[in-house]
Amino acid sequence: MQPDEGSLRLDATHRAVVLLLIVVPTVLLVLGIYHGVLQALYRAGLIQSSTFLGIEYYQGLTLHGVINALVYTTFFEVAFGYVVVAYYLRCTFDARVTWLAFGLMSGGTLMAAWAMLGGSASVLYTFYPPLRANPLFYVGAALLVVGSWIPFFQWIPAYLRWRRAHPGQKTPIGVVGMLSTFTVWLIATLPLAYEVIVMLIPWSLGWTATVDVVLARTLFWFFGHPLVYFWLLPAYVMFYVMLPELAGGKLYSDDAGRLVFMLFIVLSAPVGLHHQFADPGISSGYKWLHGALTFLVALPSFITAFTLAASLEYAARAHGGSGLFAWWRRLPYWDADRYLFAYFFTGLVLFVFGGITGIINASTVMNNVVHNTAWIPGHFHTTIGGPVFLAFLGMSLFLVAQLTGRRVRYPRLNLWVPYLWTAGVAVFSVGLSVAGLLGEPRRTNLGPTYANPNSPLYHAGWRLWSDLGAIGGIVMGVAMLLFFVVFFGTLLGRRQQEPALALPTAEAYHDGPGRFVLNFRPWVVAAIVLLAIAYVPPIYEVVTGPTQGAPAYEPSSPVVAP
Ligand code: HAS
Repeated sequence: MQPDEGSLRLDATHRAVVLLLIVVPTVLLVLGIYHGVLQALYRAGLIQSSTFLGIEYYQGLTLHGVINALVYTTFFEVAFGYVVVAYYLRCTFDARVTWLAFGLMSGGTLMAAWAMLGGSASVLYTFYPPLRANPLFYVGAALLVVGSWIPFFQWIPAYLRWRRAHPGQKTPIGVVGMLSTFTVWLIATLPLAYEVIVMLIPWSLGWTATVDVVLARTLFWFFGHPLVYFWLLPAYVMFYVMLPELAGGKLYSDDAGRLVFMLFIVLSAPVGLHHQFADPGISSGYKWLHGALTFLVALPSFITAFTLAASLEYAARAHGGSGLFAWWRRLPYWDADRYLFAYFFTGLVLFVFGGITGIINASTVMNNVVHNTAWIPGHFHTTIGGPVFLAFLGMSLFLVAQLTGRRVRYPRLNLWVPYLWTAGVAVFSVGLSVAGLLGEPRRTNLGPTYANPNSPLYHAGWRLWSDLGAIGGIVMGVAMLLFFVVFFGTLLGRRQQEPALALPTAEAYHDGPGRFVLNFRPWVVAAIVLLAIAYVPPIYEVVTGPTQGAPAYEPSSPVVAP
């Protein structure tokens, strides 16, 4: 079979790189998911030791967080960025530069994986000092980040060329979304680069004896919150560009989508202190400012909720839907040919709860109740584990099928994946959220202690909720098993047509002139100004404050004076 008219054949380099950027982290994901399921089992006391099959609890938790949240996402987003920019702008990129980016990203990942698997980097995905990792972990993380910057600097000239060649035309919204994603990423990773290169690498090499823990945490969260929107925005690209078309309708408002991406550029970063409400060394006024800005960064997601609901309603009514609510029945939930709809829709349903719990976290008062409890993983499995992960899984499969010219294997089984995953996350998150409200801590191996009836520390009140967490975790594991069968079955199947890309692309119902959202410049300037207001004073306070440098944590720490 020949590809459709309008479809795009990527050149050999970019086809190979995009496939590698998807397949390599999906293979690693097998390990990441396995350690996720184990976490739920430890929490419910079904594993009562500190190691399982040779991997220690915190080593496994580090592998789970780093592979799933940092490696899988970054690789996928670079792949998706190449696809979206090449497809909508019909441009090509320099193959040598692309291979360089891929080489740095994979080399860095291998270094970090070596350190984690060897047990010398059990510092979790936030690598807070004074936990200290093998230098290879930090160098690997730095290379992964630098490698992921390079494609952005290939896309910017392509975008500028397109604008010059198409004066007066709106840039395709998918490209706007991916450029916004990587603008957020660049802003986020600059403080991270400082933390890793200037503070952590010299410290881990023994060149400096101590590290400023408060500064490191502040720089980490300067990166860490925009990081969550770096994860979310490619999913929003899929929701705005593809979901309405998959539903059989139109995007309700094109300008709303563009405004959302621009708002994220401005508001993603100046909110990081909401992760540090409980930290000493930072005045409460700055924390309050970041808390207030956090409520503002929920605004683009509220706009998205209304725009997408309106787009879905338009599609359903166009296909005979009626009534105040009955039109929901007319959407293609079980159409195996439009499986992406199921992956996207289920993610959105989970995100309703991710959004509500996020807004609870953002309140300084409520945060005191939930901070560092099991509630927090309850929250982030309905955000990164909801709309983000499901959209990335569905799109990985879609791209692999198109770029290899294969048909998706086991299409009915594939349709079950998002529903089963969503059911699993729902049960898991309810379990962890309630347990968190009852005081159950996060990042703690409960197996030998709080979840063990033979331990004096046993906490019977958490039992039911941790058991629910384990049931949800197992269901999520089964969903992923099905996904791997479909994904690798497709990859290893027979080629049925020439490889070519054809992305579902919705027309807009309201397509305004978008005057204020055509250019990135004013939004980037606003982002820099707001960042200066929100971060210069607290960082000055941290740097000039009375905090003393801390030596690395050792198993014998803290040393109790005789
Ligand atoms: Fe968060 C902690 C606040 C969004 C991820 N967050 C985390 C952590 C992670 C994470 C990983 O203020 C843990 C970090 C760690 O390890 O310590 N978060 C928020 C707020 C939002 C938010 C206000 N988070 C996300 C997203 C993430 C993510 C997105 C990943 C992708 N979060 C916090 C705070 C903390 C935090 C504090 C620190 C807590 C602590 O104490 O440690 C907002 O952006 C959320 C806005 C979302 C909405 C929802 C819109 C709904 C939509 C769906 C529409 C559905 C449709 C379908 C149309 C307003 C778009 C139809 C639906 C039917 C039901 C039929």
